[in-house]
Amino acid sequence: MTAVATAISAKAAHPPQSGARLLVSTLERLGVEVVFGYPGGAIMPVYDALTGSGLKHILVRHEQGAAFAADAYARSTGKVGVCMATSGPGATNLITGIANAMMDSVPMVCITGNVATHLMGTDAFQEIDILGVTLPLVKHSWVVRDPADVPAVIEEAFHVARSGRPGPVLVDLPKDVQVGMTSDDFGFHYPNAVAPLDHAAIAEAETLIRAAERPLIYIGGGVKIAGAVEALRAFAERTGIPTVSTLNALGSIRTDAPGFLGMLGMHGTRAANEAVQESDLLIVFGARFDDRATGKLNEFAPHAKVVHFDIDPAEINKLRAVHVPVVGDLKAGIEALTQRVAARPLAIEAWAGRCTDNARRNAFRYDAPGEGVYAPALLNELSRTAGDGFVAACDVGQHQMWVAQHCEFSRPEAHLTSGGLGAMGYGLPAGLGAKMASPAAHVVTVSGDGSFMMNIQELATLRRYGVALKIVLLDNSSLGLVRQWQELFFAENYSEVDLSDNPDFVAVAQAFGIEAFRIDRRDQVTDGIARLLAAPGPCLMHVLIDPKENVWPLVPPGKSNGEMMHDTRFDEGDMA
Ligand SMILES: Cc1ncc(C[n+]2csc(CCOP(=O)(O)OP(=O)(O)O)c2C)c(N)n1
Repeated sequence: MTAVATAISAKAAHPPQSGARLLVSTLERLGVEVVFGYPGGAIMPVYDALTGSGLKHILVRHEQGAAFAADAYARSTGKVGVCMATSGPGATNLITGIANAMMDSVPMVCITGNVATHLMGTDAFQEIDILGVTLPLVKHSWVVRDPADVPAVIEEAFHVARSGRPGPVLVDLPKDVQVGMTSDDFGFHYPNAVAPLDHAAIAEAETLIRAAERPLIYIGGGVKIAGAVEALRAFAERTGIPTVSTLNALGSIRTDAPGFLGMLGMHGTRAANEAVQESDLLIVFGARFDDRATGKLNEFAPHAKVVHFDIDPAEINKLRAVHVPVVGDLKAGIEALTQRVAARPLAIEAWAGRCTDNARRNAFRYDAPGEGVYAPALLNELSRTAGDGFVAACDVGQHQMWVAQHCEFSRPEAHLTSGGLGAMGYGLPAGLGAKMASPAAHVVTVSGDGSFMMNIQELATLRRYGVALKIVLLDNSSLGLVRQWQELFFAENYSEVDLSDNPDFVAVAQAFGIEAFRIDRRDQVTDGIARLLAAPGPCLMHVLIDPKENVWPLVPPGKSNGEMMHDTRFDEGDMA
């Protein structure tokens, strides 16, 4: 028995079962419906035990796809995503997906097979110390050494993945543990400890808010994770304090809500960044001061005091000195703050009015010249046409930033993006996971020609399971975001970003059995979107866009958010 046994609170005798069978029955008992995975030698007993179970296993075509799909499934449903792989190369292929979930606090249980315990540490065939390799990338990990421990470890794994600040965990199952028989079945029962509300800190927060002349709400992905979306909306509405959002929090406030200024940071809106720089109080809900959001840290919000609500004490004072920390459950904290602050109105009309005027004056424009497809306009039209059922699963690059800037979101689950890690290849498997989680939604993967190639094999998975994911492939024949940086910051030395020898993506998709068509003029956009959204099965719209188009505004690297570069075409009156 391992240390796990010390935490065991219940024990019951059963007919002997294998560790693999216990794994499957524990997953069933925990309500898992979908598992994304890929088999191999060291996990074959688990795959054997899957047959006839209540679990739906989705056979992806690359383990990275399994991890990304499980991640997006978790983001879409609020449940724990589950993926599995064999030892060695199967396990290492999960790693980018594990890191992705860690960076964005996504609850995920990753199950890997491993060589038998007596072979561990001998460089056996396909042996990797996956526990050691993933140590900095997971909330916690276990090697199970006794089949009787499987239920308790799996329950504990689910608990750790979703409790507190969620994140990925790893359970490594050596082959002898999978085939080993046991008649013990342990349950693991956790107390549901909730940190008490810190009323004194909330009272201090109220004092700072009342004293502030230019308060601003800065929201991060923690708002969604904490189920605090409604609480946040009520706070913003009832206090009238303007709001800015990180990439990961988009949708937590409706894009069209009064007082919402948009995303802050490197590709944030002018109104959001200027408000941050002018504010005298930042009320931060579940955000971590990521450098893409803050720009040059010591010039970020230079006049602002900070009230920081977060479930993770490690975030407090990590990057920015906090005047009032409120550690604990975000939803309860925001509700308590709302009660106090909304009881007496704040005198901030002039400030709030200035912020919204600025947003109106600097609103994005879609009247770019020319006949070619203008990606920002296409994405804006796409989200408006799809309406409240719209879900975007993004890849990484210019297209990702355009989605963040130009799509309208009414809920945070509608925007799935690799925020912290920025992993190309996320979009297609994430779209797969999200569409499986929400079959009725208009789930659209928005990808670039570079990113799409990183997990293009998952087209086969869409086809196999008839997942009606829609794909918008914005093809600029280059690694656009890198090309943009080379143009602006490396004296136009375009080093290794040319993808003009891309394959014929329509033909490729069709070869996978996916409906596909191409557009290259803006007068084809409306019909293209209609065709894409109406397609009964998976469908790809290949969109040729201008290889020279850039993302604006842009805070140059190392600069403060007050030093944005913008689209000079509008200054010169060149726009139609
Ligand atoms: C796995 C991975 N490798 C490299 C990068 C660095 N990177 C960021 S954006 C980008 C270009 C993306 O090109 P594409 O997918 O075509 O999108 P575009 O910027 O053209 O819209 C690269 C290479 C990354 N984010 N992820």
